[in-house]
Amino acid sequence: MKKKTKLIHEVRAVKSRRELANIIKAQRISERVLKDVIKKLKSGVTELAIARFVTERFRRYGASVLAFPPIVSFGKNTANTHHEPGKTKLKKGDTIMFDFGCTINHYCSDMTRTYFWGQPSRRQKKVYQSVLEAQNRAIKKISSGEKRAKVIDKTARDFLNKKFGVKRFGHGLGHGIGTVIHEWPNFKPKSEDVLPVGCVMTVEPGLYFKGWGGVRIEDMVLITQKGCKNLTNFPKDLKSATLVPR
Ligand SMILES: [Mn+2]
Repeated sequence: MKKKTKLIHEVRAVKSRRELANIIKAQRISERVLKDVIKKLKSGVTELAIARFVTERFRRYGASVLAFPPIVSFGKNTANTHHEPGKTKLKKGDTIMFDFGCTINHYCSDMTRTYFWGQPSRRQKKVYQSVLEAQNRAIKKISSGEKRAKVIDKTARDFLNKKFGVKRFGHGLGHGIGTVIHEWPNFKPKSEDVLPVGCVMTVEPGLYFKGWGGVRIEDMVLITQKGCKNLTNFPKDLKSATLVPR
């Protein structure tokens, strides 16, 4: 029987060892940059100054082509998933969100981390822990061998919707990543995609409250025969997310 030819998006979703090595290298550089960025934060600094610092560090570490313009948001701006860094200054009690990535030989990385500038409030804690739990549940589901994108999306979504209502997690759970930042397959409620072994996916649940703020946590995982391997190596527990203002 003749095998059905694969379409180009299906072919490119599956990464060779070399392609994967580039994605991982891009991710390791992002982690170095994020480490520097956290040290650079101080009360009164603007989102724009930090975003410029991100770009400058990527260049220093040999990744001058970014995967997308870096997202740096403070305070209530963290509720806007597509926030453009501006003149907003960092102040005590703020939620801080970073979403950035670079490219190595055209291969992208993508990571989001959320922080608190000082001890988080009860609500900040609750939102953070819930997003983290949603991500853990989704990754666990993938680890169990699940390959249906909508089932994985549902695992995180049901958990968050039950706690916060259906309007707070307003985007897909994640996307394929490669030479472009968003590629097939997609974690979405109505997705019919089935993850091929060897594709790299982001897992990025979030909760957003207009006028208050938001939390998103994003890792990249490699889909394997039996489950997945997390390619992101950066702390995300609540303690690590709590920064001491200076
Ligand atoms: Mn992403």
